[in-house]
Amino acid sequence: MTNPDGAGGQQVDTAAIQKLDSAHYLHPFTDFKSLNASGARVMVRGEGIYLWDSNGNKTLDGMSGLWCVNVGYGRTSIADAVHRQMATLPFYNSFFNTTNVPAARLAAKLAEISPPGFEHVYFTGSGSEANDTNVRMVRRYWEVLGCPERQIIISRDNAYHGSTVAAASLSGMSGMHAQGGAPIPGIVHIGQPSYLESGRGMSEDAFGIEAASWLEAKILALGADRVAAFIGEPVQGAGGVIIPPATYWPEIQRICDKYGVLLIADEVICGFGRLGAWFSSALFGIKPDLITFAKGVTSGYVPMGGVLVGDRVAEVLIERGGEFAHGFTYSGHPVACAAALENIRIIEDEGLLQQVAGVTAPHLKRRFAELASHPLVGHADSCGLVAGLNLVRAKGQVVHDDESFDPALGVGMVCRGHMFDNGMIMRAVGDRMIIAPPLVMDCAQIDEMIGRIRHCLDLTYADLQARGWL
Ligand code: PXG
Repeated sequence: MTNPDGAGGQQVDTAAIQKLDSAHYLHPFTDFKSLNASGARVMVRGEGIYLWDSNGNKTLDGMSGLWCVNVGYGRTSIADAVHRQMATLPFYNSFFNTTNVPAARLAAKLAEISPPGFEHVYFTGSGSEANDTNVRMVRRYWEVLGCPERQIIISRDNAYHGSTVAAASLSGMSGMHAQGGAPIPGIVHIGQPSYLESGRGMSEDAFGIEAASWLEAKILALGADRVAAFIGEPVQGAGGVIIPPATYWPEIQRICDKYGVLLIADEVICGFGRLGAWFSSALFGIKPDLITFAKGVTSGYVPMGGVLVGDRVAEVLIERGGEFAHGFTYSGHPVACAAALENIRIIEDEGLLQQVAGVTAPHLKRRFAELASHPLVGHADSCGLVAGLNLVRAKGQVVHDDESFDPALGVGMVCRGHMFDNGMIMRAVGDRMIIAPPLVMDCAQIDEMIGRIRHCLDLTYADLQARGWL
């Protein structure tokens, strides 16, 4: 089937593209064989918060691509900035005492918008590379300080920090660790601060302190003089939008300070306005030493990531470290930096941080919480423009008494299917349904999205009844 919605307006032959795709394209985090059997959906165009596929179906993108298209689709000013930079200097490296104009400007801009005490940035091509950089950088930091035994990095179960070997090791996903030998030595994990999963019988605040104490216990078990750093996402994203209790991060900070352990905030999802601020660490009471970023820095228009390096680390590496033997061909890529500068200008000029913090996040919080009245929904919560709800078989008096579905049924995937088929992109993490919509979404569009979600929950409910699962 063809239609006129392809890039540049040309017709897209869906079957032909699917055929090429299954014959040659190995997709990320995908069961290749089953995708080949069903055929991939071919996305061809985006505008604002909407996407169109090659069959002309319009979809509300509740996931901002993959947590990244913060300024929405169709921004011709980013395309223009990229075009200008490509026509002027498409590439030059930053290795041999050279720099380029957008990289230097972007580094200065990031220093301006990052928390106090962050004057330096290390550019990479992705969030995974940025976290690999963190692993090498914190270990190097301790080597330069004469403590080479401080090598271990503590992360958390169900964290997502990327897919390169080191980043997959930092990640705490059992499915990833089951393949290919991750985690590598020197990376260990503690439990995640999931109140729903582990907080039964406790107040949220008490659970936050309890979950943070697992870090102290791990540091003491390993010996503080062997621990280089702790890494965590302020709000876990890919793990299912897990919003920690308010007491959690201040206590984590206190423990890191007590033992001199470096704190890495992975803000690949939480940064660049997603939670209503350039960076969310301060919102949670964290003063990190390093901040990982990617995704929203360019709104995904061009790949880019990096590490904001706080003064504690930067001063040691700059003044005493000599050459840091690490880097990527595309560190400080001029085209990516030009895209990031224009993306940041848009966020500033359109007041998107203020809009999220003051208007749309509070509206989403109210509207999303209403979904908990649906018979299929247990707990539903949001933070900034990320939100998640649990699909449950039956509701109890308190969230911990909600009755789950048998995970083997794959109810989340059934629900996701109804969403996809009805113009709504919502991701399933097990039986938790999550969203992270573009920051440009206004209140009327939030209402439209909630309406679509509720409709698809109704369809899922009827489907599960018909299957005899309810
Ligand atoms: N840190 C965090 C917190 C992330 O969410 C990365 C690092 C890695 O970034 P790159 O650019 O290397 O992909 C991520 C990426 C999902 C999903 O299923 C999430 C991500 C990537 C792929 C899938 O939600 N986040």
